[in-house]
Amino acid sequence: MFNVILFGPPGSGKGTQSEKLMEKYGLKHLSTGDLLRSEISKKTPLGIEARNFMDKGQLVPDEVVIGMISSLLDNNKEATGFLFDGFPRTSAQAEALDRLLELKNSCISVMIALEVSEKELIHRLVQRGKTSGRADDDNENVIRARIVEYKTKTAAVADYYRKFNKVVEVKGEGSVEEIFEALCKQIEKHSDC
Ligand code: B4P
Repeated sequence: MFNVILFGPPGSGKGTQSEKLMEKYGLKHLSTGDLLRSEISKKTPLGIEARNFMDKGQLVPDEVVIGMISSLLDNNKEATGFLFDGFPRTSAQAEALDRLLELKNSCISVMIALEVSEKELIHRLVQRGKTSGRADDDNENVIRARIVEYKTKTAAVADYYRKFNKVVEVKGEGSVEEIFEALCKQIEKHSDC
C-alpha cells in the first residue's frame, strides 16, 4: 500500500491539493475535516459534539476522530493506498494511525508538509470565509485560534514522523499547479510500504 499524509497548518492547501492527488494516483482520500462537516450537516450525535469544538477553532477530541478513521479503514479494505488530509493532528492520533495500519501490514510511506506563512494563511481563510459559509472561517479570531491549535498540538506530529525519516517539506505558496507538481515529484520518490 502507498499511504501519504498531507500535512500543514489550516489554510495551507491540503484540501485543494488532495483533490488533485487522489485523481492522479487513485488514492482513497480521507479528510477528517470533510468527514466532520458531513456529520455536522446531517446533525448526527458525532456532528453535534464536533461542532462545539470546530466553531471555536479547537480540535475535535482524539477518540472521536480516531474512531471515525478506524471504521473508514475497515470499510475500504480494497483500497490500494490512502491519502490522509488533516489527519493525524495530534501525537495520539499519529500513534493510533500507525497501530491501525500495522494491523493491515502497512505503514505511512511519506508525510508531505506544506509550508505557508501565517500572513498568507490568514489571508486565504478570511477570503474563503466570505463564500464558504464555514463557521470556522467566519472571523479572524477563530482563524487565529486554529493556528494556535496547530502550533501547540499539531506541529509536533511532524516531529513524530521525522524520527522515522518520513517527512519532506514543500513550499505551499505559489500557484496551485506549481505546488501540485512539487508534491508529485516527492510522491514519486517514495515507494510502497
Ligand atoms: P480542515 O477541513 O482539515 O481544513 P483546513 O485545515 O481549514 O484547510 P486546508 O489546509 O485543507 O486548506 P484548503 O485547501 O481548504 O479542518 C477544519 C477543522 O476541522 C479543524 O480546525 C478542526 O476543528 C477539525 N478537524 C479536522 N481534522 C481534525 C482532526 N484530525 N482532529 C481534530 N480536529 C479535526 O485551502 C484554504 C484556502 O486557500 C481555500 O480557500 C483555497 O482555495 C485557498 N488556496 C489553496 N491553495 C492556494 C494557493 N496555492 N494559493 C492561494 N490560495 C490557495
